[in-house]
Amino acid sequence: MTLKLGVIGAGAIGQDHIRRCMQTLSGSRITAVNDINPDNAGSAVARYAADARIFDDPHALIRSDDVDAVIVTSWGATHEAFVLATIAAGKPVFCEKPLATTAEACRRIVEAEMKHGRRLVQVGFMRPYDAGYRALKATLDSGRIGEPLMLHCAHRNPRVGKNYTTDMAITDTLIHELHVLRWMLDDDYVSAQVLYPRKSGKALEHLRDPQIVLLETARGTRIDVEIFVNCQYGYDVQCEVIGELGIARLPEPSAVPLRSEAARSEAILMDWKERFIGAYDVELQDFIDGVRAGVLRGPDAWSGYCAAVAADACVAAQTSGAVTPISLPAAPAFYR
Ligand code: NAI
Ligand code: NAD
Ligand code: ISE
Repeated sequence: MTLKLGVIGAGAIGQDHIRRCMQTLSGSRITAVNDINPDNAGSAVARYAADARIFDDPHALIRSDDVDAVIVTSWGATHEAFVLATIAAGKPVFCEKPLATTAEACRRIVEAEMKHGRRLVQVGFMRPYDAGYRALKATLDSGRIGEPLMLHCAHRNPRVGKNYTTDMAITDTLIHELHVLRWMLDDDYVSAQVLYPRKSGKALEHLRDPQIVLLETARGTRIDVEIFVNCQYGYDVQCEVIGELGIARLPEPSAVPLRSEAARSEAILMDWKERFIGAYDVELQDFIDGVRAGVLRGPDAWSGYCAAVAADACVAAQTSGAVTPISLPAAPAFYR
């Protein structure tokens, strides 16, 4: 049976997910689209899903008999309400990151899912599906570089728009590192601190950019993450792990080594859609297959909550400048 999917939020990633479900993946089709901006819903349907119905009301989309599962790709602040409504309808939901913008809101989703009694939520943290991160984790797990002692990471975007605020460096950007590093190290964060280097002249007036986030884990591993969202030159994600016996790095995406005009060079990608295209394909196929098989295996609501607990501490640390403790309750049996 082909899975009928409804999408709420037909912006950048919503349209990209609609395209991938209709043109690349198997086992699903897009039957319904809603967007607070009707032009976005209209253009998504015209470009990729001519047979899909445009809903004016997202809650009618969630309830529709023509929708078996929902993809939430609207702005982060709207995620909680749509995920809770989809759980209340007893339908599976793929929610783009962040699961919600605060830990308290994520906790409400966790409680609702546990009350329902069966997993319905997958969070769009795609990095654990990325071949490079998987290879890096496999290297750490093999013991070849010994225990991880320090990590140096960077998350750089060429530029961001005027709606991007200083706290979004945490809730929208760093949230990927908060999720993937916890998964990769199999460790929990215990503290966070945020430092502001000299501000880039390319950043808009209201935005502190770049930022450095310092994290400490329960086993004592120290992590620094540079967030620099107006770096101009490319979309660049870096991760280097310093171990007791050696160093392991996240592989660069493959690019043609070029000799031209008296220079050796390799192109750097500019767009996050291209950088993680394979990971987005695999994560969404995993969701579709999981819903059809009745077993979701991808990043769960609890891991969305854990990332949000750490994010809350980082946001507090942005204003206090202090080393801020992070403490997580033990995972409920439902998520173990
Ligand atoms: P966008 O601004 O391009 O698109 C958001 C769309 O949602 C817009 O069309 C907007 O009109 C619509 N929308 C907003 N509020 C709505 C509401 N209440 N009801 C219905 N529609 C509503 O933003 P973008 O870049 O597509 O991001 C959307 C979400 O996806 C965010 O949560 C973002 O963090 C996440 N994202 C995840 C990525 C990843 O790598 N996993 C990459 C890019 C975005
Ligand atoms: P896994 O199957 O043990 O998955 C662990 C899951 O629990 C992840 O969803 C993760 O978010 C969460 N989790 C558990 N411990 C965590 C921690 N300490 N920090 C943060 N999150 C934690 O591990 P895996 O096999 O390496 O897979 C990782 C993810 O990638 C899974 O979601 C898996 O479904 C997915 N994956 C799927 C495919 C595929 O082909 N379908 C391929 C690669 C990865
Ligand atoms: C965007 O929302 C994403 O999730 C991208 O993966 C990320 O790199 C970018 O910084 C965010 O704005």
